[in-house]
Amino acid sequence: MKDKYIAAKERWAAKRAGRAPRVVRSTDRLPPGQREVKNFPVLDMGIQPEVARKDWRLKIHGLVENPVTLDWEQFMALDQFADTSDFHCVTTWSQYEMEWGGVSFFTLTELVKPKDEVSHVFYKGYDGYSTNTTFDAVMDDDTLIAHTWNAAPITTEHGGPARVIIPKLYAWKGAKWVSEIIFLDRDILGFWEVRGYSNTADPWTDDRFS
Ligand SMILES: Nc1nc2c(c(=O)[nH]1)N[C@H]1C(S)=C(S)[C@@H](COP(=O)(O)O)O[C@H]1N2
Ligand SMILES: [Mo]
Repeated sequence: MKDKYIAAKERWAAKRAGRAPRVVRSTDRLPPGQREVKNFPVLDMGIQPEVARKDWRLKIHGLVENPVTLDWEQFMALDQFADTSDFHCVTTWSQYEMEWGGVSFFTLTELVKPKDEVSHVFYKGYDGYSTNTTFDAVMDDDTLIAHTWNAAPITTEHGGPARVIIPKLYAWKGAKWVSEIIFLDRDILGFWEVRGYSNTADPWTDDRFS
């Protein structure tokens, strides 16, 4: 495994043991062109799918040793992880101190075991949305599939039953109502990425459009 994945896993383990104080950027916590808001706007494609927990499935497949389709009970039986992070939307709002609860990306990769050649990840939502990231971007201590926000189940409008959270990228990289996670050895562009949004989506370099 790459050294940086090991370093990220060590930070994750320290967080879980309660030994890691949260690292918050001091000088540039607010990325360029963003403003802090206290509310939580809703952004979608005009569809907010109602997925009952009994019907919910998360299929995790592609270049992995152990593809799985998790139902809600199986998902909730995985190691649970809580983390606080800031949220940056490309439409220029940021909200600080979002408290997420769910299953860490590391826990999912330990379960499905991505193959060595995996370089990218593709995500699909129940509303037909899709997005993509590099594998590196999500092998991090703050990425998770969240089912709770600020101690309550994530509401339908915000992507419940479960959504992807990738705090270091603009929020469109996190699929709400997540239905599939696919590990790949090449990049496939998602819904906004084919429509001119940046593929890399780094808030701190104002990396909004390609
Ligand atoms: N499935 C799905 N996921 C999605 C979207 C969407 O339309 N469908 N919108 C994205 C965008 S552009 C943003 S900014 C965030 C918004 O999350 P929020 O509505 O909870 O603020 O979700 C992202 N994930
Ligand atoms: Mo967005």
